[in-house]
Amino acid sequence: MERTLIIVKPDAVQRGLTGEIIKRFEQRGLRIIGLKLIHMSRELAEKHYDVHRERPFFGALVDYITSAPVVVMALEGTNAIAAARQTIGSTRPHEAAAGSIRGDFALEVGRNLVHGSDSVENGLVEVANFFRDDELLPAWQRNTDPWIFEAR
Ligand code: D4T
Repeated sequence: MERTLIIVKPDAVQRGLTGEIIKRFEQRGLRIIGLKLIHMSRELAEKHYDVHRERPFFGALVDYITSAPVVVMALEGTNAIAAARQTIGSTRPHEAAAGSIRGDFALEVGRNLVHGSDSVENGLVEVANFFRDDELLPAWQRNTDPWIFEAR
């Protein structure tokens, strides 16, 4: 099972898209193992976007993600990283496929609504950055799991 951190960014929360976005991951089959509303601190935002620290858009990115509440979600599933990124769509929303979250609801990279971890390793690190162990239910089994995850 892979793990991914999803952030429903401030623009999505403000636009009332939180439910729509959660729905898309649920209907894809990913299992929610953690979920909460937070106002991200600058310290946590800078840690989360540390790989972009030297990029010209870093300041604007941190301002944006800390500007208002976000919903953070930890999801588990087979192929969770690739599946979630496909559901989210390309970073540049005007190039995102129709049917993806960004392709359906966004136009600009600085207002791209949602984050998803980009590798298996980063999924584990990012979930741990945003959730304490006692905020996660990784052992939880849905009754529908055998209809979504093939037994191996
Ligand atoms: P996140 O990390 O928010 O899910 O976005 P992506 O994974 O799709 O894209 P990314 O890591 O390359 O970029 C992180 C974040 O920076 C913003 N950004 C990016 C920006 O404002 N201007 C830019 O030119 C780029 C490349 C958008 C997402």
